[in-house]
Amino acid sequence: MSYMAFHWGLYEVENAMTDGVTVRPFHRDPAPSPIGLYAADPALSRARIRRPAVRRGWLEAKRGGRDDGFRGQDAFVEVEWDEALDLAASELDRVRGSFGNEAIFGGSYGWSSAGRFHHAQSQVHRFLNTIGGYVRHMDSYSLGAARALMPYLVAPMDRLMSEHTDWATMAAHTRLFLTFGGVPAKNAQISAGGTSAHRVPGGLRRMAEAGVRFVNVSPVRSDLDTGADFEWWPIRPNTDTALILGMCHTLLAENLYDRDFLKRYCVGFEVFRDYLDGTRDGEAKTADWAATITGLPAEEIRQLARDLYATRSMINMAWSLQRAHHGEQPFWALIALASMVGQIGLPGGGFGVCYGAENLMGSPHRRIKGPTLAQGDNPVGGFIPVARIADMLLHPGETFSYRGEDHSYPDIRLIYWAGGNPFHHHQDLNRLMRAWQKPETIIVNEIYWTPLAKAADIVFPATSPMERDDIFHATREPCVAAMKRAQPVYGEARDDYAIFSALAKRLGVADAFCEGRSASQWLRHLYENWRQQLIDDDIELPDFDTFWETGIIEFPQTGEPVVMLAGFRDDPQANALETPSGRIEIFSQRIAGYGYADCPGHPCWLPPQEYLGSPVAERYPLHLITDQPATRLHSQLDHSPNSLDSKISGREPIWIHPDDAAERGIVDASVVRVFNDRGSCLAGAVVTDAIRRGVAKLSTGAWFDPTKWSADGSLEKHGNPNVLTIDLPASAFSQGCSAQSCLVQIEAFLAPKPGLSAHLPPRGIENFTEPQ
Ligand SMILES: Nc1nc2c(c(=O)[nH]1)N[C@H]1C(S)=C(S)[C@@H](COP(=O)(O)OP(=O)(O)OC[C@H]3O[C@@H](n4cnc5c(=O)[nH]c(N)nc54)[C@H](O)[C@@H]3O)O[C@H]1N2
Ligand SMILES: Nc1nc2c(c(=O)[nH]1)N[C@H]1C(S)=C(S)[C@@H](COP(=O)(O)OP(=O)(O)OC[C@H]3O[C@@H](n4cnc5c(=O)[nH]c(N)nc54)[C@H](O)[C@@H]3O)O[C@H]1N2
Ligand SMILES: [Mo]
Repeated sequence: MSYMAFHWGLYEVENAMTDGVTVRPFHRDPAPSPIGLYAADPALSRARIRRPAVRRGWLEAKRGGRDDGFRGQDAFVEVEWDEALDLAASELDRVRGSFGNEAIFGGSYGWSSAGRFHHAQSQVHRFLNTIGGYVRHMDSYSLGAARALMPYLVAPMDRLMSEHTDWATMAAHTRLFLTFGGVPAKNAQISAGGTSAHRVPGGLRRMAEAGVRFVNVSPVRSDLDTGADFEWWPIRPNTDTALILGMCHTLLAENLYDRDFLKRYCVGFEVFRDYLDGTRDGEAKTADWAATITGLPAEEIRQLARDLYATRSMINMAWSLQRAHHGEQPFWALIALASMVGQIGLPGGGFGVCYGAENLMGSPHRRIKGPTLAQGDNPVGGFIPVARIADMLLHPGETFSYRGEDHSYPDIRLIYWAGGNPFHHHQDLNRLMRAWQKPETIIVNEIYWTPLAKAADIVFPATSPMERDDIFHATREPCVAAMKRAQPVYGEARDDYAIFSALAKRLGVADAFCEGRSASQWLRHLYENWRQQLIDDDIELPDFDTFWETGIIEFPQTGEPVVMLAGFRDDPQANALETPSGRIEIFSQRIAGYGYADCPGHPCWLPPQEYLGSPVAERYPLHLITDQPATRLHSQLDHSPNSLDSKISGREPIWIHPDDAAERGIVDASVVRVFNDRGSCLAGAVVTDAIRRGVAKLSTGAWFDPTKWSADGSLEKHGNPNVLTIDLPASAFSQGCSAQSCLVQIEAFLAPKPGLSAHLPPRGIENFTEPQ
């Protein structure tokens, strides 16, 4: 028996390197994710990239002809490794020679795979740094607004995430758990780098058994499951800020707030107060005011505010709330409310951002830094906030703002992508498809024929995690494990490391990139270096050979409870925050000084461009939530049985309320068309009262499958919601992703259903068949 880790968990492998290989849950995981059980399923290999391939039009142009292909629509030609590597190396060299490394985009945003060494994004960044640098991305799609904002208010997101109060402490102390967007166990299947124990289902159950009261404010009821009854507040999407302001106003008006906490630990409450009570703009943000915006009853809003103050309360907020237009505001409002309640730093009190978004939050284990592959220095200064990729490609030279400064978009000639999928993650895919035609060359390392691979010029087949050795380690996990190769390499695939080593050799930088080590020598090197570093923290690990032989090594634990920001509460001088004032900033002088109309210096209600209260709702009356999929990680393994089994006539399920369905003549399990001015897609209807009326939910991750890749766009056949979402910055401050601010219409789809080609290779590649 050996181990294999994915972002969705640690697993045990039997009969590795034989046809009888099987993957089963790690025996100590109390709630293993089914996603990983299909890791060795033959269904996965059908979408594999077998050999290096080059887009036909691009190759013809290189040979002196004309490129008349459209990226994504064009056919591919399989070539020998040496030819593909020569083509890629000479393109990299030509572009950096003619335009400088500022013309290479190596953002490569994406989740890639677990494992400390074969992490494609780290590999590509290290490689591009050794050849002179690249334009990089900042922040994430996950937390565009929050990553930019939270360091000004409390602390960087990474610190907050790894400091969340543990589940047992909450069961013992919390009396009221108020959550915005549930605590979705479906999302907590995942933790960056993997996990050896899924703690969320058990954590919630133990809290419910201890008598904790749960209130779930969410358009979707089922994103919380405590094993017991809970209160569901079906809020209008994107209006949570108004609800929180209504509660803050109640606390202020009824004098139920912690003045001492605000004085000792916070700055700027007075400025916020003048906004709350209407001194500044003539409008008091009362519970009645909040009720009209949110669609929730005013008296219940008032009562909930009183209850938060009267008892030990934890207030949690899903990341989805900030993945929206003006997404800074709900997070800022949360901090203001939790500060008025005054329980930050107490066991079981304060706020969470977010229990459930990943398994990490609520772990009781020690934080132990992990082994890392150094990425080197990037001599190129240019960057973009991650979600501005289409803007960058469409508007080189134009100015964008970010955290108080102006920058300009670089002129990108070459994109190198490894370990992500922009045709999964980006909004308004028809717009991205047009922008994607601009660069001269796009190189991609991929395991599967994803839409990104189909829209590249040079495609290198990468190995899957099952085909290589690596090391499992993740934040606040209690162990480190040897991930041992479990399957032979498919076709001619190579490790990303081997691909970059071969390119580095052609570009004369093999010594700098490889440092003379093979992949297995790197594993030993990373581990041994790390082992030395841990000695300073009084952690003793065995040598590499013993570790590899043993397979799993436990870290010693202190057994101390984890309480977020307890140190700051105990001594706000000695443990001052990294904010400009060292305290929690309810008003930020610095952000106010930036002068952004869409992100002023304190939390406030700014209606999103698209939500149920906006004029667009007259034409597109349904708010579309595009949440994380339960059956996979983003687009990864969309072709696995675990994901395919959830589909309806092969399309991604869309949730719709029975009244909304009846009005449109839509019946359960039928195919529907979802559309707005940006695009349209097919999906399979799930008629359910677990969703608020006026709201629909279509999870992300169905592989982008347009009827035709073209500049005009076309019907997407498979249910990829990003043909509908808006490519609009959350604000001029963060430039974050606003995917959750999206209105649509839905109708029954009565025409013959078009055949699916999502999981097939492109034309020109063996296995390709015309969709029926
Ligand atoms: N509408 C909408 N859109 C969203 C979101 C939303 O809520 N709504 N959420 C956003 C969020 S939070 C995120 S994080 C993004 C996620 O977007 P991505 O992280 O880009 O999505 P993934 O599907 O995980 O893409 C990872 C890719 O890496 C490949 N890969 C895995 N391992 C390896 C490897 O070893 N080598 C190589 N070369 N490739 C590998 C996989 O095959 C896969 O294609 O999506 C964002 N998009
Ligand atoms: N299985 C699985 N798990 C994952 C991922 C995955 O792809 N698959 N992706 C991982 C990644 S990269 C990330 S960033 C996290 C993301 O974590 P989140 O961004 O928190 O996840 P979502 O599923 O988009 O949204 C969580 C819940 O918020 C609710 N919600 C949506 N809009 C609103 C609103 O306006 N108000 C309120 N009150 N609630 C709202 C939705 O009903 C949804 O159930 O998940 C991680 N976990
Ligand atoms: Mo994410």
